[in-house]
Amino acid sequence: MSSLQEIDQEIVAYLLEAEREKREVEKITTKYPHLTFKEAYELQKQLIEKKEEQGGRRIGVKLGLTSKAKQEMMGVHEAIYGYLMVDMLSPEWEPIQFEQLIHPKAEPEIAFLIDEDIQGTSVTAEDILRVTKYVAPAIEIIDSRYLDFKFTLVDVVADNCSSAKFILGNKWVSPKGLNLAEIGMYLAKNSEVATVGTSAAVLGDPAAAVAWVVNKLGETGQGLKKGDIVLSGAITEAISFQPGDTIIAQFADLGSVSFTCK
Ligand code: OOG
Ligand code: MG
Repeated sequence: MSSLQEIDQEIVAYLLEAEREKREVEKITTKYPHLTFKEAYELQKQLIEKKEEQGGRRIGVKLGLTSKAKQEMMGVHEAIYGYLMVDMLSPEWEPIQFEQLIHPKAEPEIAFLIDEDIQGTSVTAEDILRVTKYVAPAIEIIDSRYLDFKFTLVDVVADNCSSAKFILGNKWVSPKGLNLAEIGMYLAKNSEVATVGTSAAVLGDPAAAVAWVVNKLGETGQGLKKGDIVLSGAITEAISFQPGDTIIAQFADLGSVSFTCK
């Protein structure tokens, strides 16, 4: 019988290898069906620590499953979170290399740039707006390491919530004076609109989603730090893309962000 610690190390190595080799793998709950949600976050923590040992650096946090529709689809009542690492940030002018990914999808989000350390368990959306220097349009590129992008909540949390890349728009604006809960947007692929949505889809207000993650982190004595970037969660469903495709997310009030896939 392997010890829990050995199982954890095996799972973390399995997921990191899938990412490195750009190969989709069977989800971990097939082999370990009794893993809990709490253990999944422990696995995620170990996976991030491994990335840090290998030279990676955390630059922020991302939320997932922030829409009621997506939560219902997964049969859960809570959002999830993962970490953004410095090598996930892709400049807008640099093409996304398809062969560095497995089966990527793009989704539109609003990014927050945090200007002051914040930690607690009763943090509100107002508190988040107070410590947010800028918001910006963002596209997250998710790339689950699991076969056919299919997984349970435990699987996806352990896999750092499918994180792979993200792109930030070059126009940063103060959230003061904006109604962040009502920003309309569309995502287009090769000039054809693919999805449309409003920021209200993100837990009613993306700032409330960021407050949720701060409170969640607060339960284990963690928080956000000055300079952190937060991706507040997808506003619409994610769309697939192929080499040659150009994707643009166009937001009211915030401007746009785009990338081309090579
Ligand atoms: C999980 C990650 C979802 C979001 O913004 O909802 C996510 C997935 O759907 O693969 O990043
Ligand atoms: Mg996302």
